[in-house]
Amino acid sequence: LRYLTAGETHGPQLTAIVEGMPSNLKLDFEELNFQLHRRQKGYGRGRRMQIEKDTAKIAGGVRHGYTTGAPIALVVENNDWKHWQNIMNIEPIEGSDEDKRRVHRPRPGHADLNGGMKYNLKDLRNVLERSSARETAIRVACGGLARQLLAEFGIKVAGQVIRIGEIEAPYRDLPIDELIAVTEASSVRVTDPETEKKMEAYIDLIKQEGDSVGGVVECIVEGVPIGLGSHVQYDRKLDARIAQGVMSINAFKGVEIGIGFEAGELRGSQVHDEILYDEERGYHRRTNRLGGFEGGMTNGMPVVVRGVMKPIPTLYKPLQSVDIDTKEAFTAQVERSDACAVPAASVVMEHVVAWEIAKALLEKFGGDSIEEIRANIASYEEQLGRY
Ligand code: EPS
Repeated sequence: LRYLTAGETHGPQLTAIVEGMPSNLKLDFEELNFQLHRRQKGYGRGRRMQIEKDTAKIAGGVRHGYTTGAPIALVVENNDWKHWQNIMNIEPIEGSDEDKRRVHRPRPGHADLNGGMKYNLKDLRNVLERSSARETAIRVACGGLARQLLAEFGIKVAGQVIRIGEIEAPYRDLPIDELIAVTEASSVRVTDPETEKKMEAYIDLIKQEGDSVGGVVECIVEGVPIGLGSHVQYDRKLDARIAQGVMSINAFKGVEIGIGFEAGELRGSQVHDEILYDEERGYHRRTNRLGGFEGGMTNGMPVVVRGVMKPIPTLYKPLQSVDIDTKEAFTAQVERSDACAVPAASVVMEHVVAWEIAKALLEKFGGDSIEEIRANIASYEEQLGRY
């Protein structure tokens, strides 16, 4: 299972080709668009999200509501493109730098300067258009397909916001369906209404001060079979692949599995999850501090992943930088930005994690059709039952 994306934030559309989806998966188009809609929500988003109404257009690989096994072509259009048609034209255009909205003032914290130097581009717009987090819309569409594949095998994905800047949400251990429902009803994707109010007020304050704020998000996946990923080779360790996926989300600076960095402060006896057995559940763990992974493989406990997002670097409050034309210092000013995109990042991370798990599921159970995968899983479960 793999995908590639193309497209710029102010270009006509984002495009992806998803290769390796099995045939005969019934797709729920409304559910796919619901996931895209979830990513657009969240307190603290800027004006762009009022312009966009993201939907996934399927342009290949699906017929009469079912996947055919052929590559799936996905398109998410940018409504904002109508304001950028000339600036983003693929044909050469006449006009001044101003008309072309040439960018020569790199913004600290963005890809602008490094990308310009590396690709030898003197218009930094060619970097920022692609490095924009707008790309996460199409990644959610790809992950949305993976999520539907997982659902077919009873695997559920949830996400929640754990921290926004100084405000941390109290931890509530909810059953996954309740967690999904409660966070969906929250403007900042937390389980606690008091914390929601505090976070909204905090985001208002940050916005007033022309600043931005990041946070910590958590993804939980339940129903994952034992033995996805492998201890035998570095690039087959599924926790490592999830970490790579999460770190590739725009503005993410760290990832943890289970208790993560806290493991560095505790004793072994406080960290490792004791193994239990009973007829009904088979082998299981007393606790889940290691977040569903031992030896790079799933152990049947819920997969728990956390990621940290830095504050968005586009600030109303100017930061110092250097003009690439004059080499003179200036302080960057911006027109529009999100003060906080942490709730949206939580939705993106769910889809990135879902993708990696779906990929590992297909590696383990193979199969070109849903029926073949189902039979392979059943036979493996029988083997586990005898173990
Ligand atoms: C982004 C900047 C903003 C965000 C954008 C990501 O866009 P613009 O430059 O058009 O104001 O709105 O996010 C999205 C468009 C999206 O769909 O999430 C950036 O620089 O990364």
